[in-house]
Parts: sequence; C-alpha cells; structure tokens
Amino acid sequence: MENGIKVYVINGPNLNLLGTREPEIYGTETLASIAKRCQARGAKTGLDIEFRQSNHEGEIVDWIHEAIRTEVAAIVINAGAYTHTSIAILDALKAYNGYKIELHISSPHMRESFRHLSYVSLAADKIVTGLGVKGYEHCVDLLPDLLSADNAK
Ligand code: CA2
Repeated sequence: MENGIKVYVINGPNLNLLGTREPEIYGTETLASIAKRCQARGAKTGLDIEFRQSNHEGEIVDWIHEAIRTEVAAIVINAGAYTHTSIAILDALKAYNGYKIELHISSPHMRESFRHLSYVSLAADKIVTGLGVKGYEHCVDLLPDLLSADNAK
C-alpha cells in the first residue's frame, strides 16, 4: 500500500538465510514470504511496510538515517547478531524519533550468554521476542495502536 503510513522492517546479517538453514530455531519460511504476508496485513490497517535486509552494519545505519530524513513513522528492527555488538546501530536508532520495535525470532535471553546483551534494547520502545517468524506480523498488528495519538510517546 503506497501512500500509507510508512514503516521500515530492517533485517540484519544472515536473515537472508531464513527458511534454508536451522529451521528448528528460525522456521521454514523465507524472508520474502514473511515480507509479503506482512505487507498484505499492514495494507489492511493503512501501513506501507517496506522490508529490507543487509549483511552490512553501515548499510543498516544508512537506512536508519534515511528513515530519519523521510519521516518514516516506525522501524521494526531485527538486527541479527549486530543486536549484541553494534553501538553504531544503537546511536542511529537513538537519533530516530519514530516508534522503534526490536524484534527477534528466537528468545536471545534463553540462549548463549553473549546474546543476553542487546544494544538495540537501549533505544527500543518495545521488544518482541520468541514468537518465531510470527513475531513479524505481530509487530505489524501492534503498530496501528502504538502509532495512534492516544499512545503517542
Ligand atoms: O532470534 C533472532 O531473530 C536473532 O536476532 C537472530 C540472529 C541472532 O544472532 C540473534 O542473537 C537473535 C541470527 C540470525 C541468523 O539467521 C539465520 C536464519 C536462518 C539460518 C541461519 C541463520
């Protein structure tokens, strides 16, 4: 849905492998198929959902800057392993004033200790974890309410 409320769903490293490896953790659906479903769902509530994926930290930072410039209303971000390492992504997210949802397919807190620290959490308005790939559409479903005037930050 073009001309809807613009939302970026930003995906970090290795998430392009979704549906091809480690199905016990990350499921069997591809990112392209998740994107399609989220776009159809978002269109029903007036959201224009743009999915992106990059294996490069700086490209993700650039996309967050683009969201600042173009007044994107919300960012849903699964920063992948950069979640646990990237102060650059944290700083970019802090500079972005729209609504920010940190998303994880798995439950990082129930996994290895190096996944317990999230820099992204320090900038996030909400965190969705452990719902499998259904977490993506859950975020899309939550957003209209979160973006409404009643829930203004
Ligand atoms: O649970 C998540 O969504 C994660 O952000 C996924 C990251 C991981 O480093 C985070 O700790 C938690 C890894 C994404 C790797 O994605 C793959 C997908 C399919 C096959 C292999 C990797």
